[in-house]
Amino acid sequence: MRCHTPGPMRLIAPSIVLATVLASCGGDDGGMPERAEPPCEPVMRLELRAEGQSFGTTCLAVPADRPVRGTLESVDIEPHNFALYREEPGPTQEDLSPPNLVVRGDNTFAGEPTSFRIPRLSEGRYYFRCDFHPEMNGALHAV
Ligand SMILES: [Cu+2]
Repeated sequence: MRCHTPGPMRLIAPSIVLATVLASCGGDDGGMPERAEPPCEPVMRLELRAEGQSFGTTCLAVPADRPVRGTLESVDIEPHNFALYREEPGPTQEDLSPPNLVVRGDNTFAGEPTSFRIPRLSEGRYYFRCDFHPEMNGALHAV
């Protein structure tokens, strides 16, 4: 049996690719990839912290079909935000706007935490990042 690596993951951190490949190789074959266990625990409230141009994680998970609140705090001089996309955005305004854009939180400065609300998501894999620092990114799983 061959394990296939999904296509659009080339820019994701190697550890996430490995975790995803392992998840999709385990258990029964022929399952839909979206059904695979997320490599991180779903939470009802996202509490993110930006430090050193990192969210400290590249994996988030929330329950599908219910809204979830999140907060972002920062200790960095530079602003950060939390933006959630259906697919990793390219540079075009279209990519950065709905419907590809799911939510974009306010700009967050050190000592001024912000909150955001993620609407009901259908099951699947989404892409989060800081728009100021696209290298701060990861996968958000709705499960
Ligand atoms: Cu940032």
